[in-house]
Amino acid sequence: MTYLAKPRWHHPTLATNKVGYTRRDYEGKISTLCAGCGHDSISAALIQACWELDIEPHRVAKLSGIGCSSKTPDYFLGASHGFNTVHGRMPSVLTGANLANRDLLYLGVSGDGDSASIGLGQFAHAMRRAVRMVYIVENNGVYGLTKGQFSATADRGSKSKKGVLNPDSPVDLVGMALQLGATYVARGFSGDKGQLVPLIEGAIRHGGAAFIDVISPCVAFNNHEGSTRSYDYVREHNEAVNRIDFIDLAKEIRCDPSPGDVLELPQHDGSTMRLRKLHADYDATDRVGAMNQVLAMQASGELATGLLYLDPDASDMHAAMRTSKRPLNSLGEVDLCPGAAALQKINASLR
Ligand SMILES: Cc1ncc(C[n+]2csc(CCOP(=O)(O)OP(=O)(O)O)c2C)c(N)n1
Ligand code: SF4
Ligand SMILES: [Mg+2]
Repeated sequence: MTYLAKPRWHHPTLATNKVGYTRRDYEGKISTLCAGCGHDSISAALIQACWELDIEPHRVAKLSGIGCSSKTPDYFLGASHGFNTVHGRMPSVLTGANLANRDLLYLGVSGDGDSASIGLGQFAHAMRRAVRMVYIVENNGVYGLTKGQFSATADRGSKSKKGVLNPDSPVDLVGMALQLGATYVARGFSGDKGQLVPLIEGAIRHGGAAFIDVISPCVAFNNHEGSTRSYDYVREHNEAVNRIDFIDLAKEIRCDPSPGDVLELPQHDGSTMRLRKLHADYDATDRVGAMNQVLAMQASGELATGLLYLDPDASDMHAAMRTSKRPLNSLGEVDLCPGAAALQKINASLR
């Protein structure tokens, strides 16, 4: 048996959200990952975020590539649409699905091997084309599924389980996402759910390409001394630059911030995000500044986490292509085929 279905019954007094679902309704099958794998904590954070935001499961499409990380969509949102693509190809399949039906919420789940090696080009073009999605890389620095080879995000000089030092420079997906034009860029840690859930909620509400790099230790192959992706290492070097006190208009304010250290950022859907600064000089709305600061922190051995960059005025691929507001998959032949005269006009304009 390759998977175990969870029993469907639950306690009748479990709390329901505004759309009538319990938290259990956002779960999936029983995970077959190793006990303690960071990826399972990310699945739990996604379940929490979707339940809290009252998202109807059938309005979600979750797509992934290949890897332990890419298996995880089977373990959350069991009532949503799902597509497990080929290794590294999640972004292009998701782009096509998004073009056909812009009304769904797209969750792209990938690994550091999936996105930083075979899928690097796909990752880059999804970011620069502003495909509206929540793109999560579950980053453990190794190819977990194929038994722990260094991935392209492993730090130079970090040690493998067998004691070999990595000679290569790392691909920094956060730096690339910033440089390529992603309009929401964050880094979280699977061991800090309090930080990760609001980062996912902010990404779900974002109106463009949202990228979250989640450091997610692999307990089987990369959790030893000398690794820079182990639980102990990340706990010691994790430096949060800010914290989202995300506010849904319909909900109560969750905190009472002191004035001056909180940024109020209106979102495209009418809600407001509150961003509490933990580093006084970190400006998450300045792309170039964010790139410099994240790099400087990295050089001094700190792993910057939090919402690293946000463009509150973000737009997406549909706006750029001026596609119809109605999803293309709901249009009939009359809308899609305007006739020979219209075609002749287009052809004439191109001569
Ligand atoms: C085209 C292709 N090449 C190689 C593989 C072998 N393969 C399977 S998973 C994987 C890497 C997975 O690493 P990552 O994306 O980091 O996921 P993790 O298992 O670490 O979560 C590779 C190389 C494959 N399945 N398909
Ligand atoms: S091999 Fe690593 S990444 Fe894969 S399930 Fe086990 S701990 Fe998780
Ligand atoms: Mg990996």
